[in-house]
Amino acid sequence: MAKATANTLRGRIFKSTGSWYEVVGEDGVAYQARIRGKFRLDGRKVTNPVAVGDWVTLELLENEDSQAVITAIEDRTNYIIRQSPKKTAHAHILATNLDQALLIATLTFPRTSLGFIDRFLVTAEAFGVPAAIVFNKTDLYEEEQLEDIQIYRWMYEELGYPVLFTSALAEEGIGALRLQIEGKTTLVTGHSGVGKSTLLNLLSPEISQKTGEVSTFANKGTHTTTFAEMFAISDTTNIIDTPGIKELGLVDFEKAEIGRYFPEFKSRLDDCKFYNCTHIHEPGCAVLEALEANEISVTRYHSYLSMVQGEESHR
Ligand SMILES: Nc1nc2c(ncn2[C@@H]2O[C@H](COP(=O)(O)OP(=O)(O)OP(=O)(O)O)[C@@H](O)[C@H]2O)c(=O)[nH]1
Ligand SMILES: [Mg+2]
Ligand SMILES: [Zn+2]
Repeated sequence: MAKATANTLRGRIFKSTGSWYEVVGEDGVAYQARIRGKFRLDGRKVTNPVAVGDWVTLELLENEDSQAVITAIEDRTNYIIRQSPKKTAHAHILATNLDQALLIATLTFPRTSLGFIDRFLVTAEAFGVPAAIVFNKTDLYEEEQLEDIQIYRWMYEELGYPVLFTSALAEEGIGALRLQIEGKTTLVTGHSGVGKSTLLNLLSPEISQKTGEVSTFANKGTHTTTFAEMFAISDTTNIIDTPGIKELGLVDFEKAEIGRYFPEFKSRLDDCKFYNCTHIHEPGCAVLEALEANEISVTRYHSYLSMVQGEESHR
């Protein structure tokens, strides 16, 4: 066994495959690392103590090429967790230290619903991660769908969420996408088959992520990417590709909190007559008044209702 030396280095987790982590040190070298010691997340049980995006301290192993031990994790600016698919009592840290979360959406092949988009936005708000939306596959859209995405852009940008249009196939909108991710660590998410990996490959041909054919079954696509993995587009620009996930999903979702994650509600909450207003039926509700005055969009309000009432997301 190689003995650890006092030779330490700062690094960032790019990939995790079970008990091994791929860590890129500040020296630019990719290390294979294991964890020493116990790490917890605010006392919560997690399946993975260290996640993609984490800044860590590495202790380099003598006599071992590019092997190291993770001895400390730096405080995270934020993180996104999911319910563990295997252990239900555990949470799974998807990624940490994010500057942005980007939802890749498509109106067709497969269809991303507004309800799904709103759940993504609420999740990003809850974790304190700025969010943006990219409508991809515009080459496939009918005239009416092209009009729809203009309306969505207007609606979401008014709320503070940037909206981009891309066609990975026609290589359109890629320059704007490049600007949107420049200098940031961005988590990319969206249904399987929307073109996440294809867009990534365009942004950095070296990434060469596997892409898949969208399965015709229900137009939902097949899962091609299975692990969250970070890719360096440049020294300061990183992209985290995630498996085509059904839903980002909140752990320990507090229904009473949901209104606070809708920016257009948040600014009005103080004006509701009751401090514990659910914005569903109460008299003197500022949210309902704004809805009636067409200051809040009906689709956003419906998304709110379906989240509060715990319905399955409409896809
Ligand atoms: N027409 C069209 N097809 C596209 C576009 N972008 C991607 N595709 C195709 O859509 C399919 C799925 O793309 P992927 O990049 O594998 O999708 P993904 O989001 O990474 O999927 P998962 O890894 O399963 O989550 C592939 O056949 C791509 O060639 C686009 O802008 N237009
Ligand atoms: Mg993929
Ligand atoms: Zn209210």
